[in-house]
Amino acid sequence: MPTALITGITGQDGSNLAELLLSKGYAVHGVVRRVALEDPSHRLWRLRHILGRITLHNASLESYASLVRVVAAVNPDELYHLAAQSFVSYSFEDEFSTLNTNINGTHYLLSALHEIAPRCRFYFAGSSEMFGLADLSPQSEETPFHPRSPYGISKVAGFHLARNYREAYGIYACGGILFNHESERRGYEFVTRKVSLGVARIKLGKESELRLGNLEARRDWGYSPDYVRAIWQMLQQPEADDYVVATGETHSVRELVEASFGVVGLDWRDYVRIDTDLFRPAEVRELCGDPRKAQQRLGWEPQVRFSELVQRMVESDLRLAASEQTEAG
Ligand code: NDP
Ligand code: GDR
Repeated sequence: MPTALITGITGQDGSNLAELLLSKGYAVHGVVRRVALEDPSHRLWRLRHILGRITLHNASLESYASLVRVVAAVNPDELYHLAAQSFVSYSFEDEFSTLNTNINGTHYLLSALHEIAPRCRFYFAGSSEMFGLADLSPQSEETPFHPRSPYGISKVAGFHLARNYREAYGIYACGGILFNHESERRGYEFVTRKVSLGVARIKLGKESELRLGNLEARRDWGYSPDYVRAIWQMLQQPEADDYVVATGETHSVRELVEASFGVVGLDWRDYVRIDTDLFRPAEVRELCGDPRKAQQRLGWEPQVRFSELVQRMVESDLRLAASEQTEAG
């Protein structure tokens, strides 16, 4: 039975990956912050249904010693490093902690593997935000990086760290360059989830408007369970490498909003208000990925496309909003 260690197991991708690895017969271990163990009903909601089948370890991305202790205790065959301050907007508000957590956390883990588990395979969660203001479209593994936020900068640094440990020390380290991917478990601050829950609450009469920022931004949106499959496939190859994972299809936030309200038969223009406070100091206007390498080398294909993604998220949030209503009264 292979053993996997996942950082960020409480997040969207971590929970989806944990499920995938359990289905493949892995022993699954996760790194969580101490506060998560103190407040499991709130912090571990995405893992509730599998808590009896995984082992959680308390450690902090800010502490090399705590990460070394967990890596030594678990001695994993595969380490999926997903933990990060992942909200781009917040990275402008707290540049220092975003850079510290995201860069040092990655560095500590790579250094720990080099010291005590050099045969462990490593996945780094890179991002399309590394392309930022890209000159070329669609973006592939060859496209130069031009990050537009502290978050994007931190991911470029982590990506280069992983590649350097591969080249310098022979660590099997893969960098995934994943474009936006969403699901029913997406965090509430990201635009897809903010919209799906907003639409559901408006439909049920619990809210009357939805405040959003830049509607003209365009993203390549996929489905998280498809993307964690690509992550796993990367670590099963004979050689470590870097891969873009994307659908190759791009839509504006405006199209997302229109499609989401369309699921419940409402006209978005009656409910959406533009709030300029939600605009970012530097915006990534358009991203579109070229996933041909992942398709050819990994045999990976996305199963869920934009309209099905929107439908799934809105329907799931209709159920959630209805249960909130019941609990409230
Ligand atoms: P989430 O925001 O849902 O999850 C982030 C995870 O990181 C959570 O488990 C969180 O723990 C943990 N974390 C954050 N800060 C710390 C810290 N200081 N110490 C320990 N753990 C911490 O992200 P996703 O699941 O969506 O994304 C997973 C990874 O993939 C991230 O690195 C993200 O940047 C990257 N990525 C995501 C994309 C996407 O579209 N979803 C696209 C490209 C890259 P807690 O629950 O305690 O807060
Ligand atoms: P992103 O995702 O920044 O691409 O990062 P997010 O959903 O936050 O924003 C996407 C686009 O929507 C615009 N937008 C809004 N965004 C939010 N959050 N809230 C709003 O009200 C709003 N209105 C408009 C944004 O300006 C932006 O252009 C996500 C994260 O998961 C990262 O961790 C990951 O690396 C990238 O995707 C790929």
